[in-house]
Amino acid sequence: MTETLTIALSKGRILKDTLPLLAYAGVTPIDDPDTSRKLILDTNQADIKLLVIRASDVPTYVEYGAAQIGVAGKDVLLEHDGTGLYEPVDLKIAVCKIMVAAENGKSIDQPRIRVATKYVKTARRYFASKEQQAEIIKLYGSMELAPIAGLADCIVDLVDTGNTLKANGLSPVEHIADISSRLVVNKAAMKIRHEQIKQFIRQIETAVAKKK
Ligand code: PRT
Ligand code: MG
Repeated sequence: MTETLTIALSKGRILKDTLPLLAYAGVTPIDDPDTSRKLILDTNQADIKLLVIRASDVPTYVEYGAAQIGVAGKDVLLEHDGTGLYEPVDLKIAVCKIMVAAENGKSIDQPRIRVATKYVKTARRYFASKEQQAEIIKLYGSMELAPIAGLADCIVDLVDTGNTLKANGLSPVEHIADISSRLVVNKAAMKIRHEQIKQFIRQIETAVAKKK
């Protein structure tokens, strides 16, 4: 018998896009994740279980080996400090960009700016890389409000269609990174359970290729 493979999934929009990929790879949850209140889901494969958790907790579960595999947004991975993760597959789902946005017509070309964001590390790294002094203000949501309310000169946030920015009188001004969800694997598990995990990775890679 093979040991149970535990896969940590980000709930919300990433989950919605992940389930078809898992299905392609032959894994389907027994209970419907949308309606079930279970946090651990059994699947049609006796040796595969799914954890459905907060997106920002996925890297932590995988890093500590409570799950061997996970699915997380690159935005979340960029904010995670650990070194215990491999990132073998770009799943090409939940695609968006992380950008700097400011009020329409306003430039952020000032020697020192205030930046509101939930992506503190990404923002700090970005402004450091272009040698612009930035005071980073941590927010937990509704970043779009910050420039309008006079809290900050700009925000660093995810942008897809740009409609949310537009509805709040903001425009994207600088592109920081392209974002999509990634398969992540615990480094120790990859060594110890190489065959089982390698096989799963191959199935997911095939699923991603087929979907295109
Ligand atoms: O609750 P928690 O904070 O843990 O997660 P969440 O509520 O942010 O989860 P959820 O379900 O929204 O999923 C977030 C993840 O989906 C992110 O970490 C990204 O990896 C991915 N993703 C992809 C996005 C978007 N696209 C996206 N557009 N997450 C958020 N957005 C936001 C964007 O910031 C904007 O406010 O959606 C809004 C609409 O975007 P526009 O540009 O199309 O208007
Ligand atoms: Mg949310």
